[in-house]
Amino acid sequence: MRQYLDLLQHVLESGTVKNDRTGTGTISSFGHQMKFDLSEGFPIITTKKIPFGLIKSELLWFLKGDTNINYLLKHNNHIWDEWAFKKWVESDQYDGPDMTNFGLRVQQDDEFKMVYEKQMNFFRKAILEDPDFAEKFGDLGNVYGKQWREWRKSTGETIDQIKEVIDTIKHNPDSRRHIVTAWNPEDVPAMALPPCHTLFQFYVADGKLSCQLYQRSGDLFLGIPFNIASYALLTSLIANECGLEPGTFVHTIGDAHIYSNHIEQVKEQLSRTPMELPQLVFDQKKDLFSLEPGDIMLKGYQPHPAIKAPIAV
Ligand code: UFP
Repeated sequence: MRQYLDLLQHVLESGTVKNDRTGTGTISSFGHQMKFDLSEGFPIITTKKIPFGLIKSELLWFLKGDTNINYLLKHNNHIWDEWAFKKWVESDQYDGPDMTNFGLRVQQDDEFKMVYEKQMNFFRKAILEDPDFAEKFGDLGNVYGKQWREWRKSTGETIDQIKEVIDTIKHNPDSRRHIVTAWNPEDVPAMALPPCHTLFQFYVADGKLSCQLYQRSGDLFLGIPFNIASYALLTSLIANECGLEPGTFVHTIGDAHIYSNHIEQVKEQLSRTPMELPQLVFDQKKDLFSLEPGDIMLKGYQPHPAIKAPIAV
């Protein structure tokens, strides 16, 4: 995983100080690429602990075309909770305490944090226990799962990009058009978080499947380690589905940045020595769309301890 640490070091030393949407401030650099040979082990960062369980359930959720956080909550995954919660507290059915700007206030006001957590717990419980509530407020709309599996055409029909790409990889492996896009210009203006991983392409050679991702914006300390592991997993799962071996994951990043409040954590990470990479093990006989998180595991993942850092919202 030297590539990742080298990129952190490079941006830290040569990046430009740049303001950003969240108001946190970053050190940023444009246009970078890392390559991970998947036969050398599973590329998950070892210089801090990454919760692989969250990566599995989120990716399977995307692949199922599911956009309701109900599935994630059932698997104890809370990555997307705030986005759904926001919809609920801004709806006319919400009559609890004022939650305006909850993301920021939670960090600054301990009293508010307690009120917020009570509302959030109520929200999670309702999503899990009340199907009508879940249907109304658990759905995030046009997020990855939707664009991957049910891209809306102007005619009203939909395109299943994942099924189509698997089909062309199988039947026309040399094609240079194995592309899946999540960036839907029509939907972007209405999205709270326009897709960060915008487009990916597969490539078949020598019985191996490679994948390149174009990520428009990458939080190098918090987001990128998740993104690398998620796409390495995606490449391995699609390769298996197509009867191929996993090849290389190529990660191309547009705005690669370190948030100003992650500098100490980045330095801590750079002082650590990478460990051996783990191996990915999963149920290779199961159909891609019926895989569940319990069918996938990492063998031999022995990372350094986790490093806490505030997330910019
Ligand atoms: N971000 C990632 N990876 C992701 C994801 C978000 O690094 O998978 F969803 C980070 C990048 C950026 C912020 O720091 O979240 C999104 O903000 P913006 O839309 O302004 O680029």
